[in-house]
Amino acid sequence: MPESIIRETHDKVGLIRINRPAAMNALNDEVIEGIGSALASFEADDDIGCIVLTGDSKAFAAGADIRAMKDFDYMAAYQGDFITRNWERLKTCRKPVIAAVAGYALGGGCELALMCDTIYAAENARFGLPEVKLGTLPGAGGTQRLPRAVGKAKAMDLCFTGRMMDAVEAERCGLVARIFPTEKLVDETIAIAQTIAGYSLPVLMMIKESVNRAFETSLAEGLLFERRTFHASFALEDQKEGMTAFLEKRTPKFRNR
Ligand code: DAK
Repeated sequence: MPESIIRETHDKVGLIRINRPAAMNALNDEVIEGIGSALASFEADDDIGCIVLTGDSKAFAAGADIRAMKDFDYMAAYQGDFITRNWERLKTCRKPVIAAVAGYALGGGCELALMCDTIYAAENARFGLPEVKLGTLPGAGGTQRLPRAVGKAKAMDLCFTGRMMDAVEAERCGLVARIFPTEKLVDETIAIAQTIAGYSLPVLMMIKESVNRAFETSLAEGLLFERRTFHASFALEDQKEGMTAFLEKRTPKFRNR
């Protein structure tokens, strides 16, 4: 694992910390590829049920590394498949991934958080897509995922002005699921992730696929996908265990089958 990524295991939770404090956790290839390797190792680990991605208390990530990008030309970006090549690893992760955001989540940092399944924010979190100030536009999904999360008006406002929004505004507009005191963010997120990881992993994967389908298809197709997936859940031992445990007034023991 590169120095810029810290990988920790907390019982059934895999924690990935971006660790480039001198550059506000700006995202270069080393960081992005480190996140990709950590994700792959947690996905391959049957003991891990949920993954948390975080930075430090000052920055989740202040964007793509401007120093590394400054001299790119079109052919370098296009032929090197900039962003698609390694950033989108998060998109293919089948286990739940939570972004725990403290401090700045700007540009590519905000886009990285948007690729996660949900976002928990610290009180000091600041979200923004300031690419317009650099003479470019959000290029890692910001113009597509932000409007889906917060609606067109707010997304246009953030992309056009490059301004930052705080955690309260981010929660109000639906970008963020919950807000925690800054010093408690990671512990609280890990605690929630432990609860999630205690459920049946195949069910979590079915939930993730079904919710994500809502952003890819019509309501009728999405409902059909959900219904078929729901039907499929009755083939799981974990469904029998969950319902039996409820009726026997005991805690279920899920075995991911
Ligand atoms: N890249 C590189 N270094 C960064 C950085 C970044 N994004 N953000 C901060 N740093 C570095 C600073 O240069 C500084 O380094 P030294 O001068 O100490 O060497 C150090 O981190 C501390 O930053 P500051 O001194 O600026 O700290 P402050 O507390 O004063 O301000 C800040 C913090 C986060 C408000 C400020 O650093 C800032 O505004 N940073 C830039 C934020 C930003 O513009 N982010 C968007 C980056 S552009 C594309 C796909 C994707 C993208 C683009 C194209 N294509 C497919 C074509 C994505 C673009 C972006 O993400």
